[in-house]
Amino acid sequence: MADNSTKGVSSMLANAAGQAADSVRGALGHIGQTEKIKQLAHSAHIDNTAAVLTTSFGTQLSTTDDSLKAGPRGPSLIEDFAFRDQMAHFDRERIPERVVHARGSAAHGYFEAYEDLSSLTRAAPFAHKGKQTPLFTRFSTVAGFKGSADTVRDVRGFSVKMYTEEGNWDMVGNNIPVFFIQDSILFPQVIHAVKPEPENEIPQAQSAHPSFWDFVSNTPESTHMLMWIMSDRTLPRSLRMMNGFGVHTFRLINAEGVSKLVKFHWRPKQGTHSLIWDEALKTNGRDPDAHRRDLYVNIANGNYPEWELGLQVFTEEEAAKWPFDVLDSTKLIPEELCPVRYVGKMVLNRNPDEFFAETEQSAFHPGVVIPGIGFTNDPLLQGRLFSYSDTQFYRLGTNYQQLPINQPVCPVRHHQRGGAMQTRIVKGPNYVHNTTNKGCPFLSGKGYVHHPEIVEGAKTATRSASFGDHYSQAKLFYDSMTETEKLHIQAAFVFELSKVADPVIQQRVVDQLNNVDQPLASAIAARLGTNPPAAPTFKPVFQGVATSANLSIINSQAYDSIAGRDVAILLMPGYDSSVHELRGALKAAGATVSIVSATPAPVPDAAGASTLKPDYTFFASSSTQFDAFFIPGGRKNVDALLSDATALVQIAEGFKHLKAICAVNEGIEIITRIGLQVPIAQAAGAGAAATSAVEAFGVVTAVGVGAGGSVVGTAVGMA
Ligand code: HDD
Repeated sequence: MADNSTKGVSSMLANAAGQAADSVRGALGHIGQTEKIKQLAHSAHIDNTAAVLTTSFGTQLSTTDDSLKAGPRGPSLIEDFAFRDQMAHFDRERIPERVVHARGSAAHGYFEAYEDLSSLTRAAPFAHKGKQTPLFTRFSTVAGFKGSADTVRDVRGFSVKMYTEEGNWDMVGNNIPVFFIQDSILFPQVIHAVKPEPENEIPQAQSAHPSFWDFVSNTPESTHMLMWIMSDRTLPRSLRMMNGFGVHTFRLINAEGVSKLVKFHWRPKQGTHSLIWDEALKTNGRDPDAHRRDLYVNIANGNYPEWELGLQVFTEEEAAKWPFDVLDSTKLIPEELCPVRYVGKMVLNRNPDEFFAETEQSAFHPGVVIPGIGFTNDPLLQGRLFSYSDTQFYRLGTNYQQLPINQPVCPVRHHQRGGAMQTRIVKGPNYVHNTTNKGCPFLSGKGYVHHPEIVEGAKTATRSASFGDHYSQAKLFYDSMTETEKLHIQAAFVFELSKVADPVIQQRVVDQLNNVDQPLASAIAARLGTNPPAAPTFKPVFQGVATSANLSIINSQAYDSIAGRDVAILLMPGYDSSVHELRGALKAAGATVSIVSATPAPVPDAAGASTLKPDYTFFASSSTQFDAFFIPGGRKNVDALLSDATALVQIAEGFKHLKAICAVNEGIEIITRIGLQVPIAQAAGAGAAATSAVEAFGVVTAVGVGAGGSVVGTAVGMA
């Protein structure tokens, strides 16, 4: 009775204020792509230009280099507040790194809708064609510590925080559409297993160690994910060149409350490309920040990466007909069964100003949703809904939502008060059902409504029988690979299992893989020296398709472009004019062109007419940082290159890593002298040679520099 009456007061007050609510909401309809940047500039940015140095309390300082002492050679004095102020803060500068996904890089940008999706969802970003919503996206590796290398074999995190006028919406996904486990209760176990061994914290950022393989070989549900992580997907060429997946089935809910199921996809407009293993290993040493640098530099240079957002929308009835359970995150929905509809694009166009304040303090959570987006009963998702806010409370504190990077751009009004580091000063009552502030803040009537799914069943800690098939989709994935990709998978298994001394674990993996593909398991067994696989224990179930094209990187190049690729021009004094022609053509196509020479001194051409300033020297650069190489002609140039071992090593290693190498005129001698076994096509005339070089690069990048293993190696174009 009391309840009813207070609710009555509340709703009366709410109605009275309803008109005001609508006008607030109306005003919020104008959020543009830069709204978050404006908010950060207004509320958080500090510009130290022309500013006076002070303590954190604002007292101006008169010295920075000497602490207060009793005499110039005497002991320091504790009364030196400037010393205490900075030292005490410095001592606390580090916060706990993320327990997983500690290593990451992020950027600001926006989402733009291609169409009005309001018939499917009332989610704000899809309200009308052309609508732009600001966002912040963080990419990460999973297993490594914060300071680990970028190009390790690992899943990549792909988290997008959209700042909508109806609140934040976080899509916390990976670059792989399936996961290791089906129920989140196993998450601490799989992470313990993949993180370094407990006794010595070895190895860093790698799954190639016993505990990981012990765990997964005893956890058959990991098999499908194993195929993905041993594939080229876990060696992205760039964060700009990988897909993103929401993994779970979510809900889209429209204004009438009608719900459909959905899987989210991000497809890079830069194409999906990978490194090859040797290149990834060398990049780890030569530039452990390779991915972070690539993202930062490209955005700084105005080469903004873009991804298209795709939806696989389906009904419960359709899902019921498929031979897998859409609530099982170890399964994907083949695109042949449910096509992906691309509904908008994400553009990343601004680097953070301060890594700690923005990237490190960004807090993502799959449970942060807006009206129009809902959850399903996927037991992996359900556990995530608890874990993320819990970890942010620990890592960042009770009021982590108030940190500038996490703040929504819409008004935030609630009755939460206090907590460590509270930054809001709120006047008025701190409870609902108040009359002293006319019931405000009030319910607008347009708030989030959970999808009223009917659930019933016995409370039981069991696994659904519909989650029981652990191999059919692993097989579908493997069968969908090209021969090159299959060989890469095989090599990855052999490498990783070679780091597992225990033959029992090795044998268990071999037998596990025999349920996926017998020749693969046998080849791995032979290379490891284990027993041939035992007989399969599983008969695969047809997944609606025998192969699915988009599972293969090589078969699924929807986009490709040379834009953002780094082409090295290797030159010495006396190079011919082909350099100028090619350089112009590459730049016009959006490629980065790097001049690499023996010293930093400007390099004159054969005619002595112009010079080019090197971006790098052979000594201080490496083949791994470039996507392709151009070797111009010019007698003196070529003779000098031939006598420089560091230059020749770059070319040979680039070839080993299957990069496009283009040489013209006398430059071709270098290819033959090193002994690279590639087809050489001769074009006529200097101009034709350069044009042909441009075309050769175009052709090669169309099949994917460094992406396709041997594909590029045999397609090297040389005029
Ligand atoms: Fe998770 C971070 C992605 C399963 C618990 N996860 C984290 C991040 C990404 C993912 C991208 C980094 C976010 C950022 O950039 O700050 N996680 C996934 C995906 C999963 C998944 C795609 C399966 C579909 N995660 C998962 C489970 C649990 C967690 C089952 C626990 C129940 N994940 C966490 C976490 C982290 C996290 C411990 C560590 C740091 C953080 O949350 O903010 O809560």
